[in-house]
Amino acid sequence: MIKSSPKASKKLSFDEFKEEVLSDYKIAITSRECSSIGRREVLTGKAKFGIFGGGKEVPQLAMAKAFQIGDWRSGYYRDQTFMMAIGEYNPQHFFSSLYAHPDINVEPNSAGRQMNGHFATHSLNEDGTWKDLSKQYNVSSDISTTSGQMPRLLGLAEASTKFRKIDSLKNKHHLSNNGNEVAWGTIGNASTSEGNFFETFNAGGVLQVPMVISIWDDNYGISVPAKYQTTKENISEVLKGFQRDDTNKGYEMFVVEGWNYTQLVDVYNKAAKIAREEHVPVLIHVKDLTQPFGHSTSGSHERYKSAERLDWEKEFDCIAKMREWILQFELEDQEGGHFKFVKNEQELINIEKEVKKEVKLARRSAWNAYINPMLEEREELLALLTNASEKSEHKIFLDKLKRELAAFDEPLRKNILTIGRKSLIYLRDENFEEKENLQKWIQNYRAIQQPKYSSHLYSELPSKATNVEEIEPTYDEETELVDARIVLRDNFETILDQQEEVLIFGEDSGMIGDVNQGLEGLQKKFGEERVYDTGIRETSIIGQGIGMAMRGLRPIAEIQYLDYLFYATSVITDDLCTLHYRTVGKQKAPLIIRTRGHRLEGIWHSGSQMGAMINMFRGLYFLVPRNMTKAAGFYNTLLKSDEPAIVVENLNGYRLKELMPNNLGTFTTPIGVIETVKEGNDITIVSYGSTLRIVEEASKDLSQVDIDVEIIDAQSLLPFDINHDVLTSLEKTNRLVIIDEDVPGGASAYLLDLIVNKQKGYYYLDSQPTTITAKAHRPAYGTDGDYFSKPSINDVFEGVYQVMHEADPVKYESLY
Ligand SMILES: Cc1ncc(C[n+]2csc(CCOP(=O)(O)OP(=O)(O)O)c2C)c(N)n1
Ligand SMILES: [Mg+2]
Repeated sequence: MIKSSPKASKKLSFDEFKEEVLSDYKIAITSRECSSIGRREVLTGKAKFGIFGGGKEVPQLAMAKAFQIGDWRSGYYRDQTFMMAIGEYNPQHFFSSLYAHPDINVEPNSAGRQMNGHFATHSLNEDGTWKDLSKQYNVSSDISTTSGQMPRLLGLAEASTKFRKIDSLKNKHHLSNNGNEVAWGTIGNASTSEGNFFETFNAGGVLQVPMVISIWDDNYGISVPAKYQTTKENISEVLKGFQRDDTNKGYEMFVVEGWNYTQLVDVYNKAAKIAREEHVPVLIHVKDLTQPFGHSTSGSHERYKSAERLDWEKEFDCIAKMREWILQFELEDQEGGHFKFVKNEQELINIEKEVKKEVKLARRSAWNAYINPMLEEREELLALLTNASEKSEHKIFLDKLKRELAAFDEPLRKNILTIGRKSLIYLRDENFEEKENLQKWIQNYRAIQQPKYSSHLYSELPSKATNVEEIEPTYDEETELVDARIVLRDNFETILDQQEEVLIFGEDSGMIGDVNQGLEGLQKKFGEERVYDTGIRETSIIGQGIGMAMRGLRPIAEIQYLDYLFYATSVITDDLCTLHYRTVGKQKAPLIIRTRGHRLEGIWHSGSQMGAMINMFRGLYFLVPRNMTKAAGFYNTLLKSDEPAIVVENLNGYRLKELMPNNLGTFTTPIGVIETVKEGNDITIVSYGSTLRIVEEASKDLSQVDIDVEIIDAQSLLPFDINHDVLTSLEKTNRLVIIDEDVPGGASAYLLDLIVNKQKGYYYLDSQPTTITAKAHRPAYGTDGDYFSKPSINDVFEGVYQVMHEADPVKYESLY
């Protein structure tokens, strides 16, 4: 594997310098050759899509030199040269990812789950334990959304400040070397137009974390030039107000020409030193970059760049400039000795030829590794089809399928399986051993192939959160009723006492101990590094959490109210929810998001949009405890495992009375398990959160008219009822009503689908299953606004009564 040596800060002999320069040049042209051949692979149909690092090679060499073992990168799809220069990526990896090779050991970034150009290193061992992150290069897994890498970058950098400042973390040598690690961000010029960029940038300046942000500026975002992207067409000019000075903290800033190798090496060295030693954020605006292959394989840049611009891009191509510099370089020392990198141009041409050969070989080898198994699998299926067709009355159709399959030059698994599955349609009314063999092969094939695309959405290890056993809260004989927020607060206190990796932060979470006092006094006890306030910036609060969780800390990020989670939706759904899946379990971010919702009033304070969230947040646990003891139990469960989750506390539950358990920090609420809170025989009601209290109230009225309801608390929406316990209730009552305060078709429809279709509850039902929900609009403000927007006790009563009326109109006469 080629690797650039991070020697630039040392004094080098000329021979060492020369070796380094030529090695760097070789990495740059290897990367460029990969892009060039990669583009051809897409245009000839071997790969579907390609996005490459052409035009940005040279600054990435400089960044790689300054990037040290233990450091972290959070970047985007242009960084293939950087990845090659740190030795984590080679041409064979490049082509394997272009073909989407579905094996993480062959395509180490995402096993082909992501488009090419989305990089990652492995943080986890097979058994889910952390690798020694302080002894490896760390690349947090890229995502495609422009600027989506920024919020996470903040947390990756913030972790260094925690490891440096919190004494109890100082012995976590496998996670950090005293917080010396720098987090390196890369972003395209146009992507700095995004809110994620500005929000993160401001937060980085406030937090003073060791991060170095490089802006790769090629003047365009696909076809749209800087004049439509950036005020003054110059991002570093615009950001000048963030620059530190003698009196104010802020950013150190550099502007550098992207084709100027020596200047780049110098700037990157300085930037790394400042960030690492002073724990200060740094911006490097790398200007004058180009894009010789256009944005991606989806179109050509000749469509939107002027002839002058295209000429300029040729002249200022960073590799061309580096080549010129190498050829022109000449040094004379005091003794009259002459020093050059190469004797003549031929020497460079020889290196270039060698690189072309190496890349060609890598391409072939990656292609063979990708296609050969499929060629073999095609042969297996053809043999089975031949055997079956010989016995079948439908030979003529099966032979046609065989010919279709044989005709693929390069059969993919889709082609193989499509033919196999179609063949069973022709064979459906026949029975012989050869058909059974075919059936078994297809089933086995599907069982082997499907996980390659669907595994690792959640942990697949024994330690996964749904395996944490329930431990019930226990109580002293003389225990007292307290405000429920005290149960939560004292449980957090125990957690912070026992687990030094836990940090809690958010808007108003620090000094006042959150707006509902669930963290009261905890900053005083545990200090500002562990319980703290943040600015009003939900996206980057979650980013802080993701980044720190990826580095082995256990952050609890607070979002003040559920409705404001929408501000952070993209970072949660795009980054947090997909991280474990998109790295096939090689990276994790066990972030706990704490928020509060349910039964709020007002258009922007409804606290109830569960359906929207559970559908976007697959990949984390979505928990809706009905009281604070249950909520505390969920936090304890989550901290005994290592997966991301959202816990929605009941906003109107903090001042209700609950008993104080005596096993704080220990008792757990199981995830994915329902609880029957009232037994009954006539009808099953499934609900959750504070709506449950309304259901409980209504059930008293229902019992007055001889309707005996069974009430089930869902507790956990993602996942819901993994043991299918609702069925036991339906077996008894044969009727189902689902009640929540989300919109029609929201979480109630999700629960209905799982119970009726997935659990096959329809089998037990004697009445139409029903949902009682809020109105389709956001809830209006005030008592009447709430009454006419969300399900009331009357609505619950009448909805349940109506089901019973339809079942027995004589006993339950119509109300209206
Ligand atoms: C949120 C989001 N919006 C739009 C896109 C589509 N898109 C992908 S790359 C790109 C241009 C990015 O330009 P720039 O940041 O300058 O990076 P470059 O590709 O020039 O290196 C756009 C619009 C996206 N991936 N994500
Ligand atoms: Mg750009």
